[in-house]
Amino acid sequence: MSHDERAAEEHVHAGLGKILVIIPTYNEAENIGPVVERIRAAVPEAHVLVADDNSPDGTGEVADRLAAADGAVHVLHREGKEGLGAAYLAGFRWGIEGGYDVLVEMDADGSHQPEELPRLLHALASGADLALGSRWVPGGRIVNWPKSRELLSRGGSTYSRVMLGVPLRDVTGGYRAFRKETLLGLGMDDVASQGYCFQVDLAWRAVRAGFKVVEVPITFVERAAGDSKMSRSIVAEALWRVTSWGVQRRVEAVRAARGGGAPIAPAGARGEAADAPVAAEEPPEAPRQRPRA
Ligand SMILES: Nc1nc2c(ncn2[C@@H]2O[C@H](COP(=O)(O)OP(=O)(O)OP(=O)(O)O)[C@@H](O)[C@H]2O)c(=O)[nH]1
Ligand SMILES: [Mg+2]
Repeated sequence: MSHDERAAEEHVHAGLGKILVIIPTYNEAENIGPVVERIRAAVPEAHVLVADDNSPDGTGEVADRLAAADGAVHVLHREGKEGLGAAYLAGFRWGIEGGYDVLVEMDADGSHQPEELPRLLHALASGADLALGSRWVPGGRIVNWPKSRELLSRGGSTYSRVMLGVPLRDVTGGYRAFRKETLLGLGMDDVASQGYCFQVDLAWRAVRAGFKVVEVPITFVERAAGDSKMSRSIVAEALWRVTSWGVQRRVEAVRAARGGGAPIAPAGARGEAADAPVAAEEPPEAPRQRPRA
């Protein structure tokens, strides 16, 4: 990237206000240092919050040392393992109270490449309310992922799309940039989902609330160190929650068709890929919530 391009990009980021990258961690002691360093190099104006659930491997202490050496790095120490969703919700609240305007979700394990963060930020600067890093839009890629994980991930997104009518290709991905107003407008307070399902829940809420959700192609790289926290119970949670939301949505749609009220999700709404822009349609019953001036 030339000096001028870099300056132009930084100018775009400057227009977004204060940026906070939130990294939830559980036993990521080997990974947290390198990923924080890469974020600070890729987007120097972004601050980082490590939300650690008292990892037994000492990730919290490693993060404390990073924070002591760099004023743009912060640590939220949580009491114990409560799942990814709870850690993100605590991180979002911490960031919003701290005056950040853009809140980014990123894994600690290197799967989400910090060097691609400018592209997510660019999507926000171009008018998105939520930018989703997407493996399953044209230009998206996965590196070193076993076929079984790919099938699970693609299957999870397809199932969610069909059950919920979410117009997005990658609904379970966890590399995302939210405008603060999007988080405030999607109703964070009653989110109970924890694992994978947390990502589906937030994306669906954003679509239902009428926010502009844009998918940005990313290259997702399998973790090189540390252990995955993916488990049967995380998959089971996603399956039962998405299924019950989908059933509820259909019941309410039938009721609405009989004149008894509005469906809880827009039927046939469409999402948007950054490279093939299609605007998400507005749900007829949910006015667009854009508190932005
Ligand atoms: N604070 C906190 N972080 C968590 C928890 N569970 C997972 N994480 C973090 O969430 C991120 C994603 O978890 P991963 O284990 O990489 O899950 P995944 O990416 O679905 O699975 P892999 O592809 O196998 O790595 C990582 O940074 C984890 O350390 C948790 O209970 N609490
Ligand atoms: Mg991972």
